[in-house]
Amino acid sequence: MTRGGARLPGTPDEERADPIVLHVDMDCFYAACERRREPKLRGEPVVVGMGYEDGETHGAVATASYEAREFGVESAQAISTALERLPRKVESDDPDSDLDPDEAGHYRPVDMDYYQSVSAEVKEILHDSADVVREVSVDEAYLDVTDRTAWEVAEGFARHVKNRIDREVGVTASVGVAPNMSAAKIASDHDKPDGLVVVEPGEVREFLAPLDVAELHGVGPVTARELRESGIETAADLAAADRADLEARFGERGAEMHRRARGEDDREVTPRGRPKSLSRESAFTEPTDDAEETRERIRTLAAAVADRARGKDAMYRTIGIKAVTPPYDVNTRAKSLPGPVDDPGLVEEVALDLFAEFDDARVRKVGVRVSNLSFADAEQASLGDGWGGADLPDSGDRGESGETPDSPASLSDFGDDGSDGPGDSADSPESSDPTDTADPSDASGSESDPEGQSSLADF
Ligand code: TTP
Ligand code: MG
Repeated sequence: MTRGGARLPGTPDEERADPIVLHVDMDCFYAACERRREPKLRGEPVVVGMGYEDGETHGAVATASYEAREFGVESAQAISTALERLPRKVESDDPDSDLDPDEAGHYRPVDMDYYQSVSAEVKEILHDSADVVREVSVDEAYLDVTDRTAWEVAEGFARHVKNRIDREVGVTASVGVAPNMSAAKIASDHDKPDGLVVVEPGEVREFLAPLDVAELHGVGPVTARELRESGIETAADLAAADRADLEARFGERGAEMHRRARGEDDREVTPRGRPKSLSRESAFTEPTDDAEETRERIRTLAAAVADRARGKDAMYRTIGIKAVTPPYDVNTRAKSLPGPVDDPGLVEEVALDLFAEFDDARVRKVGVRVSNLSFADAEQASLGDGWGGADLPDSGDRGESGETPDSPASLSDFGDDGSDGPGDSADSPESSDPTDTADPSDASGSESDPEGQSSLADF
């Protein structure tokens, strides 16, 4: 891309029409994380997914390293297909073992806890690099760096961010720089892996022109096919099409596609406030040791929490309970699953299971919480169950899940509404309508951004 120098230092505010937006997307993220802790995997085909162990029959690929993609392995593919295209390497300590054909790959299970910890390290660098960071998912974020750099040096700025991620975290990112979010996203994807593409103001339309319509934000595979049928194959074709015509065919979305194809996108990068956990709790008029009564209450709370999570398109990976025992001891327990789920039955099952410990106790108040949230927008959810949960075995098979009792938690740790502190419970009416609480977010969770996805085909 050529250098435009669109904004001169000292230009008055009202003329600062060109924000500098970075879109950062990690390369084959889960596989990169596996390589970070197992360096022998570098340069090798690596597949991260579920269901490849002997005896397992189904599961899906979460991601594949670029070497594995050469064999036709890709995200969301059935693991059986992946294994056909790229057999599993026999992992042997014997250096002379030549059981391994060259055409074999390393398969690893999904370890979200680890990927989230790597993600947190990356996000720290991003927050250090920009005042405004919109975290979109575990491996993706937008940064508004308008106040931190200038177009003349934006490429160097972006390279610096990229190098820091590489050096300090040990994973690679692809970065796109553009005057708006959708162009930045397309730019980050344009030269993957290890890409850095800068699209300066005034060049956006030209940059987009040759791209297939399917690469544009908001154009899913079905729409792309429809467009192609009417001779609209590239962004240039779409940009040149008649807006009213597109609107007539696709509604407001048609107008939106048209704008995006012309490089117009005036969304501001805004940080995203998402809850870190969702919880509901309920006090008894008098402390009770009636296990059936408390279990019934837990069931109601579990259903309410699961319902609320579903309403927010949130999947959860940790399910927890709270039992407040007299005088005012707050006990919390939680269990983490191998991956995010949207599964009301499981919330109830795990909550009751965790609560068994308090069956004989007198309790004043009980609560159910889901945390470790990840968000999918409604369209993604309707395309499948979201990517995290689809790979999980049936709920009955989750015995391998680690059980992680929370450390004795402060009230606020539970996303509490603050009403059960010492002294106030005498006034607490028995609420069969459970209290509804949500933790405000530090936006560190994983999240899928409907606005940020370039197309539904992404997931
Ligand atoms: P992506 O950024 O879409 O993919 P990626 O980082 O693996 O590869 P790329 O270099 O093309 O960016 O998704 C980020 C992570 O999300 C990915 O590493 C694994 C997970 N994921 C799934 O579990 N299932 C899926 O279908 C997709 C697309 C991603
Ligand atoms: Mg990625």
